[in-house]
Amino acid sequence: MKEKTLVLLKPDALNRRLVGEIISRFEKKGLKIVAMKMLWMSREMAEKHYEVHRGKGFYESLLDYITSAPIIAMVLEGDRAIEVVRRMMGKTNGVEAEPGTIRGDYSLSVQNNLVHGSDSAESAEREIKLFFAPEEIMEYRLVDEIWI
Ligand code: IDP
Ligand code: MG
Repeated sequence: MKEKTLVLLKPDALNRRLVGEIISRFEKKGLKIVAMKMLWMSREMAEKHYEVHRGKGFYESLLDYITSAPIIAMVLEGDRAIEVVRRMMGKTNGVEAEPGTIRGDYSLSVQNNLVHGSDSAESAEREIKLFFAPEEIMEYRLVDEIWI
């Protein structure tokens, strides 16, 4: 089942010079980059992106964090890409995330956990639209791509 998912490399990924490392993991896994940009999220955009967390204790801090520096936004495509990305990210809290996952290998924080990935098909659809116009999502075939 081919799916698209939204991935964000959060401000700490840039600050810690881990952008290449993280993108490389997704590429090597076989996920296909179909959209990518660097942007600085506005407060309004951050509020929309994290609307499900409004009212939670960490909400204001989360908005400060996600708007503190630029981010990289990507749409990745592949077989069951949503759950594949979530598993590659590891648990939200870097302290609990398994070694071998991005957060497990590089984060020791529950907030500064480097990466965002959509958690369901509904979230992916909503989040991709928030970051990308339809024409920014590329439809192409990798030279060695075999879809099975
Ligand atoms: P997820 O990114 O693994 O889906 P969510 O529960 O959706 O985790 O939370 C969104 C983001 O909010 C997390 O990635 C993290 O940056 C931050 N966050 C989540 N829980 C906490 C918390 O308890 N304290 C501080 N920040 C948190
Ligand atoms: Mg989430």
